[in-house]
Amino acid sequence: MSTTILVIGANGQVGRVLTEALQSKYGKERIIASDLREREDSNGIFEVIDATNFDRIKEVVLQYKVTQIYHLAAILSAKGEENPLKTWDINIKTWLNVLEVSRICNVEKVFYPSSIAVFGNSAPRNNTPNNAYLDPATVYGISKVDGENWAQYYHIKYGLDVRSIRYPGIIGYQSLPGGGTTDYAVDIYHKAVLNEMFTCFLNEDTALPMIFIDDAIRATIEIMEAPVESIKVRTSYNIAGISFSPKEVASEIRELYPDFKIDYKPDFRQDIAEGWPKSIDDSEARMDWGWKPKYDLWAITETMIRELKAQYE
Ligand code: AKB
Repeated sequence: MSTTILVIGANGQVGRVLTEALQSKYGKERIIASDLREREDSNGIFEVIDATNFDRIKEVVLQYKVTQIYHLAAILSAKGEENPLKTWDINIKTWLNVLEVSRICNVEKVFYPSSIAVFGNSAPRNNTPNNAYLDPATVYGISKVDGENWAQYYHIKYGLDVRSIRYPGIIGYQSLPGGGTTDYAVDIYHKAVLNEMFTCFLNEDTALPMIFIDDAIRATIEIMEAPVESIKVRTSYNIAGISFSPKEVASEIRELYPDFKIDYKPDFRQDIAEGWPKSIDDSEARMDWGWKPKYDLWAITETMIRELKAQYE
């Protein structure tokens, strides 16, 4: 059977870029993008899906004979704290719907995006290992731990081929992230290109694991295409890109915009960031399916500034 892929949450920061990458790889006619609303600039097949609706996911999966699902819909860490029970409900319900539809409809492979938010105070802050103790302090993090365990459960109990990575903060120029603790690392580049001052909601020295969007998309497709026997972790894999603090990214930006100004007004997101790793040990992903990041902070900065300048011109 030929590959037909459903992307749920295709309008989000990762979903948009992933959909395009999958379209180039498999052909537009093989990719079904979906989200709560159709985007005006959406290009290819699009289906409106509210992933809390089990029947609607099933209908689309059966209609297109979907063989793979990438489930990207979720409420992120900072936004999630505004309404913890709603966040829990949406993040878990949508994921269980996807797993159950996949089981019933014999979907071959499923992708689940986990996050560095699964870690909490009991995990080592530096080079956090894949199998560190997980005691997250945000509802988003709790939902991701839970989601990872459900992924493993469906794999063990039903043989469903679910694969997952723990994304660091993702930096990309194509769209703005919505509601995360790492969002500052995208906003800062927009402000630099617009010659505006940036007020950062984290302290200057708060280092967090980050990754450039191209690396994140490549990791996602690589894990999904890896031979099944190479996937040994069925909860989720750590992947690292590069770790940096707001002060470090501001200093890189000043190489291109010497007058760039930043000040710091930490808010509740500082507490979230302080509970997360500073850097990640991704040796299991490297060993099992050959993961290797390409972008360092300078490559990210150069690319972000170049692409955003072109967008704003
Ligand atoms: C967030 O900040 O909530 C996300 C994440 C690290 O999962 N970017």
